[in-house]
Amino acid sequence: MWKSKKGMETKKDFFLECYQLGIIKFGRFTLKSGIESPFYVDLRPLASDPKILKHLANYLLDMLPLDNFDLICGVPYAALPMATAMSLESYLPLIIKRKEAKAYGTKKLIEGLYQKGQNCLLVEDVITSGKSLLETIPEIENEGITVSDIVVVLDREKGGRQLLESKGYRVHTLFTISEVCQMLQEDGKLTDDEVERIQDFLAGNVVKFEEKKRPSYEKKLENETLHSNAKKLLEIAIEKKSNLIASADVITTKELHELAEKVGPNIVALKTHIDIITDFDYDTTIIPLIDIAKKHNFLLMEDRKFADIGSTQELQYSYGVYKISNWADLITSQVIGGYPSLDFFHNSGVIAILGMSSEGTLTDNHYREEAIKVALAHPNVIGGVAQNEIPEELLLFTPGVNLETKGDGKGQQYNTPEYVFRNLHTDFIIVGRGIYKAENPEQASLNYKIAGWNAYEASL
Ligand code: S5P
Repeated sequence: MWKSKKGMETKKDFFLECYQLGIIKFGRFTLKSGIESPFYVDLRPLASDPKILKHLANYLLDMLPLDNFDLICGVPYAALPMATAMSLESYLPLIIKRKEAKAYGTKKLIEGLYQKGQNCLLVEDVITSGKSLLETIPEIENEGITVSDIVVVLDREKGGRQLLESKGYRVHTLFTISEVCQMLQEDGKLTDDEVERIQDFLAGNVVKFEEKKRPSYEKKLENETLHSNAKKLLEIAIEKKSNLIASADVITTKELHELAEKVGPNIVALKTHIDIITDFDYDTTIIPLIDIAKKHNFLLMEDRKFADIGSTQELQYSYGVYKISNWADLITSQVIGGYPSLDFFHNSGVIAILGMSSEGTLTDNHYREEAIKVALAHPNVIGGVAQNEIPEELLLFTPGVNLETKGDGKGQQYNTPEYVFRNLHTDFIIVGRGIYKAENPEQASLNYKIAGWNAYEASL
């Protein structure tokens, strides 16, 4: 019955061809109704492949008692090209149903040539509850056209067919979602778990999705090969119940020290851009800063973002006025110089820049994947700065965090602590202007500390 007249492929082969166009996606989707569904259907791509559309039209026509119909009509919009293709293959005249009546002119709802009393085949792409079809059919019937049969490409099996049949309509469906799942399972495209979830959904149960949980700081501490400064950072986080790194992007020594004193009790690390301190002097800028860090138990992280060949980075790290290697527990480095460029940061834990928060950044998927490979392979690297989830073995540091605003008008893009912990499984948030520009930086750091910790706990 299914094998077409022209000896075309089997139903399964045809479906798999359609599936290649991305018409069904499996995962976790929130439907318009707010219900979570394990699959999402959109048949519109079928119209973009002429060969498939033509075959589809023939398969649909093959199922139908064609002599019964005088007209054919697709429910807008997804079924319009399907109905058109069926009309071309069968010579059944097409009529078009508008979504809304025209506001001017004829105010017609149905376009095309038809006569009262003619019987129209209705074409629909997907049927779910059947309620929208029950609204469409009277609009056609009001024009004096009869509707006896509806042909549907995919039945999502949510009672639509039964509802329409109870009102006296005949419903012809090409595929049902259960059948589709079976074909995909046989073909190794769906796991048993996924199929079970779909069956659960179809049975009307609330589907339980596996929540991928992030490891706790305690769990991360169990890693025996952890860099000593990563260990310190995690221990401070647990002790202070904080995952907050304040970014001290201030330009004088006085401001730097004052900010460090104010936010010190609430942070795990203070991040500096030491080269923006206009009155920098090693003895008066750095030595007191080290004392403040000791007093309030936080680490110093110099956001130098090294980006050169290893030999130059070695000089930049240890020499010049800043002598970063003397005092920075953590430093940031690009990985663009490749694996050996990271060999020389002996005293500090390296945080690799894997992805940036700024608009238009060049750190696309491919870059990030390659950067992660370098980071994972290098014993000096304790983690990465990124706006995406990264492998659990690395600590994830996420800047671009702000509770008040979405951007700074200079390309920076912000998320909330809740977003980054839930969606990226961040370990540490980096907050700059949200704290140092606040009227009361001490209070702001406490707010971010609490928001960050609550978001971390909620993501466990
Ligand atoms: O991708 C990045 C990487 C970093 S380290 N985006 C960033 O914003 N940063 C740094 O984080 C940036 O240099 C600045 O010091 C801080 C963010 O500051 P805020 O004022 O925008 O919170």
